[in-house]
Amino acid sequence: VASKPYTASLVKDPGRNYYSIKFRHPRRYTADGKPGLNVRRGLGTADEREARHLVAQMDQILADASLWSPVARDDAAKRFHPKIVDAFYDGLKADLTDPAQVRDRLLPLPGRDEGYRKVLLVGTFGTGKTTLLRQILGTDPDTERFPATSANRTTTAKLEVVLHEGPFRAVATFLHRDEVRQYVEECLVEAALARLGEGTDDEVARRLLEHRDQRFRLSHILGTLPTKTSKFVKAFDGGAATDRAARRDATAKEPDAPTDAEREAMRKTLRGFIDRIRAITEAWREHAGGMQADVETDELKQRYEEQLSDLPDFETLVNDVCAEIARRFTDLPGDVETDRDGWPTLWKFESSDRPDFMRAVGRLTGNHERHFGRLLSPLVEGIRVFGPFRPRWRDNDAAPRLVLIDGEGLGHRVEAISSVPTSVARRFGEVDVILLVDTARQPMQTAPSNAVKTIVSAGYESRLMVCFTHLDLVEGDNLPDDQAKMNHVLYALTNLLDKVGQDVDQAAEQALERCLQGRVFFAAHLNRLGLPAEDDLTRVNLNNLIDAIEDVAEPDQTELRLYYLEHKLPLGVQAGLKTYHQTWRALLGLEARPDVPKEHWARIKAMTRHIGYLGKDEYFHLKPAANLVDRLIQQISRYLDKPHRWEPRDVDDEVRQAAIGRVKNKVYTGLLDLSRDLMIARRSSDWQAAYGFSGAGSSVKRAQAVRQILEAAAPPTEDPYGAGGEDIFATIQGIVSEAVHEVGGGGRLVNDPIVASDMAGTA
Ligand SMILES: Nc1nc2c(ncn2[C@@H]2O[C@H](COP(=O)(O)OP(=O)(O)OP(=O)(O)O)[C@@H](O)[C@H]2O)c(=O)[nH]1
Ligand SMILES: [Mg+2]
Repeated sequence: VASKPYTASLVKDPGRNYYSIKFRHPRRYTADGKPGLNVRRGLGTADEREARHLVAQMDQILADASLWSPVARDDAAKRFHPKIVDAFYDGLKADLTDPAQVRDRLLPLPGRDEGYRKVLLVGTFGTGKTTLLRQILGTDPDTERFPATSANRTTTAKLEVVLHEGPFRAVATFLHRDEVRQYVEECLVEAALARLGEGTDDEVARRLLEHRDQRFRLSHILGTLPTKTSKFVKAFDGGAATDRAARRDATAKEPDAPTDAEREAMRKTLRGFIDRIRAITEAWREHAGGMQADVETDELKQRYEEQLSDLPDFETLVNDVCAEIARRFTDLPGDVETDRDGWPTLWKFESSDRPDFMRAVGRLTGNHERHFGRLLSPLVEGIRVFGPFRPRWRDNDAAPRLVLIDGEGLGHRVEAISSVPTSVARRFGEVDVILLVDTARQPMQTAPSNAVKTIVSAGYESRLMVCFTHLDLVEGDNLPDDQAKMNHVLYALTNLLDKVGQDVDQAAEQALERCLQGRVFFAAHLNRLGLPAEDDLTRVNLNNLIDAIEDVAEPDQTELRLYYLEHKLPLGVQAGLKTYHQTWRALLGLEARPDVPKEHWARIKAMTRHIGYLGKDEYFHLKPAANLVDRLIQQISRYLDKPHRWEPRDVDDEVRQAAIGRVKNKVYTGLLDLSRDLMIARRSSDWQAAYGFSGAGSSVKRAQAVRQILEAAAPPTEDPYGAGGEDIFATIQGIVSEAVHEVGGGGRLVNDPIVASDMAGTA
């Protein structure tokens, strides 16, 4: 039951011999935001048969939704005439520009030359990264609230702030329309599934207004419905009066917030969406229900999900929600640029008036409930802000010259799959300091520990600093004072060092221990505007932190020739690949492992979609590419820590470790690129096919398909040089050998230990 089919037709301009093709494009948008833009292209031929043949090719593309994405262009190019490929993909191609480059072009980041230091904040969700950023900016948590903080998964865009004299300036880039559409569709599917499972309207609303992965919150954009009931909690009738009082109070202080009338209008729209979800679901149940009386609920949900996106009413609903979103851009202050289909790509704003600027930027970064219904934060891909910010507690008069980079938090408790997002990992090499922000309440849990292991394995330990927040909330009868609390946290840090020693190696542990000296900081009450006068500890620690950042030296660049035994490398790579595939088989439910729980089929499905159609390399905590890089770099790091020889021979440990660190940096970047290429770029059609399974048993088939993709990308094999294995081992060997050669001043991988020693002796 496909929705209205898209087809192409042949036209001939009056008075001309040449034919043109005409079609409605399913992924380009008309002025009112609906898909189906009319496209007309000359075919460059007067031969009717040839022209008809080309039109038939376009019909094939139009019939296959898996081809409707910019990433499918390469695939299509293999099957169809270039004229047809251009006609379909040209409009989509324009959107592939890297948003980071756009921000760089309009507001380039200052570097070391101008005395600036770049600091990348990493840490688990809700540990206080953005709160610390606020402290360094000196923004007011009550009136300015910039940037937004909250309990969990608050920062979703790439956020870069530069402490810079002059006017306030900002550049923001937005998520691509296809991505937004995808999230909207996923929210609607979740809501419909909740409805199918006899959920109340409140539950349906909850699913609709907050995406399952908590990254895309429609409530911020479209407003909320008061949801009170849940099957999990007993109804409770107190508190409403105080709620209302608080709300009235807040309205008074928020002149820009939607008025009560506006809020009511938004609620009406939302209720309309929820009614339509109900109608679509009931109609499907009636139509399909009779035949499926004997089907398990999970199976029924799966069938419903698969059929939903083909229901015309559902597609119209998705379109209407997207159109509602697009309307929210209309009264944005500043300059907005759009792509050729009218979707905003870029926002620019400049003002010397601080409140004015904060109000504008709040639209794109805020999370205040009073502003729900006019916030665009979930649509922002990245935002860069320059302004004369300065910390209120700084002893020194001059504002520190800092670029602060905040972004998506780390998270996931399952050790085997907890990786730093690749978008964060890629920035390790660009920054001067990697500041791990962690909470003193539960210090160094899985995600931050794994991040530290990766940072050390990738040779970035000399850039690492750690700040523990929430010291005020560490409580216990055994912890009478700050010193006792800090010792409690430091104990966790010592454990972490041990773990690095075990999981990577002794050299890494020692390097880390050396690098962290004087680089661990503590803070309490970061969420307050003025640090309490008696809180000397935080004031001193924060000042020390800024001093340490300003003092951070460029890593030692002394040239050292490093020689490694070539034949030892594959052993580690093989071990890394083996555990990687074991982990993923367990995640996919194809093999049982005590330490890796099976992932829900719906998440696996969503992952295949995000990778196949949006060109992402991860979905939620599922990070096949980052996991692979983590496994490999830990093994390779261990290998690189033990050069067979080095020259000159008599250098300090630190010089040697710095040289090895530079090799690791290069290898790490190489592996990030490699995994993206092998697993994502070259295999988008395989991911699309994996997504496409439907009908009985589709989730098992999909799991098998994902396994095949991963194994084809990085073949696990007992014999590294056997069939299939050769490719990846050779490539990795190439990456390592190139890094050793370039960074180590002409060192290399050598085959024969004796030759290696000889050469070192005579060179
Ligand atoms: N009591 C106390 N609360 C803090 C402290 N630091 C941060 N918080 C609170 O912790 C919560 C989370 O802080 P955020 O700064 O939003 O955390 P984040 O690391 O940016 O989180 P994500 O953006 O979700 O990754 C907020 O409610 C802060 O007010 C602190 O030192 N003490
Ligand atoms: Mg944050």
